[in-house]
Parts: sequence; C-alpha cells; structure tokens
Amino acid sequence: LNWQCFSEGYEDILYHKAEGIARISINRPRVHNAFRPLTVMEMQKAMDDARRDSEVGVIILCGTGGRAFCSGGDQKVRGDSGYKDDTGVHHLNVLDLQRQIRTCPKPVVAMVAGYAIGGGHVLHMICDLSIAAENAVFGQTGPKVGSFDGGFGASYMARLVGQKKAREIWFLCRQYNAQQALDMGLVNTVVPLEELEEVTVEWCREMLRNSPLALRCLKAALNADCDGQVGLQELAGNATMLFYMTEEGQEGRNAFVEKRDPDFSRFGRNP
Ligand code: 2NE
Repeated sequence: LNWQCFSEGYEDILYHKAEGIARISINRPRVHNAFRPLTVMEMQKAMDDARRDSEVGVIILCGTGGRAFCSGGDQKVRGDSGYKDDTGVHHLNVLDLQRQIRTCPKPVVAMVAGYAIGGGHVLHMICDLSIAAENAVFGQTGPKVGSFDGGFGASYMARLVGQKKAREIWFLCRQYNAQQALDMGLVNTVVPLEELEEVTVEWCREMLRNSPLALRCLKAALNADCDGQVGLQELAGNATMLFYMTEEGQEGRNAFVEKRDPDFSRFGRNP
C-alpha cells in the first residue's frame, strides 16, 4: 500500500492512511511500545480523525518494530494514582481510548506482532478483529506488577475466552503464543510475520467492499449484547440515524420548519 503520512505533530505514534484504511502505530519500540499518557492522547486524536474522515472505512492499530504490539502502561512513568504526564498529572486515560475504539462506528483491527501484554493485551481484545503474527505473545501481568483491568479487560475477555480461561489468564499471568491465542478465540488468524500487513490489509479490503452501514449497525449490535445501556444507546443512535434518512422521519422535521401539521398518512404500517 502506498501509505500517506499524517504523523506530523505526533511524538509517540505514527499515523498513515491509504485506500480507505487508517493505520495508527504506537512508536515507542524501545519500551516494547508501552503507552504513557501522551501516547494515549495521541492515539485518541488519531482515532477521532479516522472516525471523522469519510474516506476512511477501517482502522488498523499496531506497534512499530515487529517485536511488540504494545506492552501496556509505561511502568516507568507510573505514579501513585496513575500514569504521570509531563506536568505530573496522573492518568488512566487508556480506559477512554478503549471506549473510543469500542464505540467507533468503523471496524478497528489489531495487527499484532510480538508482545501484546498487560494494557496492550486489553487494547487488542477491544479491537473488532485481531490478526496475529506467528511471533505474537499474549498475556496479562497486572497481578504481578500491581495492577488490574476489571472493566473490558476482565468482562470482555471472559466473553471471548470463557470464564475459566479468563481467570487463568489473569490469576496466573502466563504468556500464550499465537496458536494458543487462536485456539482460545483471542485472535482471528495467525500468519507469518512477513505477511502480517499484507493479510491485514486484505481483510480490511474485504470489509471495505461491504456495506459500511451494515458493518456499523452490526458492530453496535454486537457491542449492545455486552455493554448494557451504553450499548443500547449506541445501537439506538444508529436506528435514529437510519430514521432520519427516511421520508417519514424527514416529514416531521419539514412540517416543523414549514410551520404546518405533519402528515404521516402516506407512510404504511408494516406488520
Ligand atoms: C513485554 C515483556 C514480557 C518483554 O520482555 P523482554 O524480556 O523481551 O523485554 P524487556 O527487556 O523486559 O523489555 C525491553 C525494554 O522495554 C521496557 C523494559 O523495561 C526494557 O527496557 P530497559 O529496562 O532495558 O531500559 N519495557 C517493557 N515493557 C514496559 C512497560 N510496560 N513499561 C515500561 N517499560 C517497559 C516485558 O517487558 C514485560 O513484562 N513488560 C511489562 C509489561 C507490563 O507489566 N505492563 C503493564 C501492565 S498494567 C497495564 O498495562 C494497565 C492496567 O493494568 C490497567 C490500566 C492501564 C494499564
């Protein structure tokens, strides 16, 4: 792909676009792409751009260097109530990023080479699809390093791999290879490292050929099954958008603007 670079102004990430695909790469390979508050803020900014760009249909999240997708929160900037930014303020802003990925109406694909560990493992789980390279390594470390993610990191994991396996992953803090991750439903496919981007782009292209509205509603529907009232809000927002697109919905607005009574009589009542 002929990636166009939009990385200017970013310090911790690289941001590229090509043929309807946006690619956000964590670019801190010296720490296995651990995230600090700035990294997360930049990812949020790029995610927002990709969401708003009508040319973009699919978003890829990945890490640079081939040795790590992401190793979670940067333990070297961890303060006593979160991860410290340059001004000393403590954050857990990766939780906002998780929700942003989840509620983005476009498919988000994790392209995982190397370690997806801790909060980095949760990030790939939150993505709609995960394509793993053969060198990928998955696992949580929270109980070892004095942390845990009891939100999506626990409950959504259990939806993916089942309660027993989720407890094993969190309680024992083992590492799992790509094949094991595939076997337990953590990832969609495993490919040789040198084919990782090519296969990921092919999966993206397949999705781009399908109806964006159908994908959007399906993502919201699958989220709604897990996300309670917030999930229902997201699904219902799509229903409202679709209603706005109908003549029946538009009649209500037109009548108000034209200061007349609405006439819904021409709209049928399907059984
Ligand atoms: C990922 C892993 C298993 C790799 O091991 P290895 O032996 O291949 O590499 P090494 O030497 O540990 O790492 C290379 C460099 O990257 C740094 C290391 O410190 C090392 O740099 P130097 O010390 O040599 O200068 N590095 C790696 N991960 C880092 C991290 N997360 N923060 C800062 N520096 C890191 C191994 O590196 C590992 O276990 N890493 C730690 C994984 C971890 O515990 N992550 C945090 C989990 S908690 C979390 O992410 C979280 C949450 O639970 C809730 C909310 C938000 C975040």
